[in-house]
Amino acid sequence: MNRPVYHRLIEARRSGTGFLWLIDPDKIDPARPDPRWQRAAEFGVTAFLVGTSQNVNPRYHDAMLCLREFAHLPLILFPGAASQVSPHVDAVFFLSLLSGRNPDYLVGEQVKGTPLIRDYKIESIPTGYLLIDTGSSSSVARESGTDPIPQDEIETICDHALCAEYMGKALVYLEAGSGAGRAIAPRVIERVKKSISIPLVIGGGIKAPEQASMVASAGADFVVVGTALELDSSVELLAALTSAVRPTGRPVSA
Ligand code: 1GP
Repeated sequence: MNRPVYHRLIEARRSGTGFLWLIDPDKIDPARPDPRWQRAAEFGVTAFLVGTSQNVNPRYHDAMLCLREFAHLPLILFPGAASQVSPHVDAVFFLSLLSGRNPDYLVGEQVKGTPLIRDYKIESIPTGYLLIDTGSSSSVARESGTDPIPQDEIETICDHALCAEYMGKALVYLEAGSGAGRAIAPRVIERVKKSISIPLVIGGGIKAPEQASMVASAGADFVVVGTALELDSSVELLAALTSAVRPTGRPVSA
């Protein structure tokens, strides 16, 4: 299967941990695109993720079109449901919520989204998605009706991650939940990284450059940040986060 976006991610990983900037489509106002989007590559962002577990934006497709116009990097859908499949993305993290046992999020939504993914010719990147409990409740857990795996159950987390690899997933994504109070602990990341040979994506609750750097040093292949970059719209934070993760991320020059 031809996977140009996946190969681009792997290529970027060769020169350091990748940085994925998660955009919430519910927060996009098509009349006011974020001026940082166009400069993201300059600051070492590897790709954009776009998605939400809620999707309350009545102008969802306009929002996606707006992001497509200004985000000059691979645009990867990170969907909460099949209804978010959009023709304006390059690829999709084709998620299976393997930490839970809700068939809708293991395979149901995936089957619903499949015809559009095929018709729009969107690249599918099969991803084993694991919710990890770091102490706060997450909207993904609520929406999916599933429980995250406690982060002190490291063996269970590792078994799920390796199961994802055995199922043929191209990535494992450990998720603390958007806006989580605490990111996933470095000891968990280290153990999971040693358990698998496919790339490891870490997201949820990463707010500061020091945290991003710790997560990268613990073994994340890709670090995802969303909320922090919504709350602080400065290029300084974007530059500090990316350069904490990627040695090639450049310091900001306003
Ligand atoms: C959420 O992992 C992502 O799905 C990013 O989380 O919004 O907390 O950065 P934050």
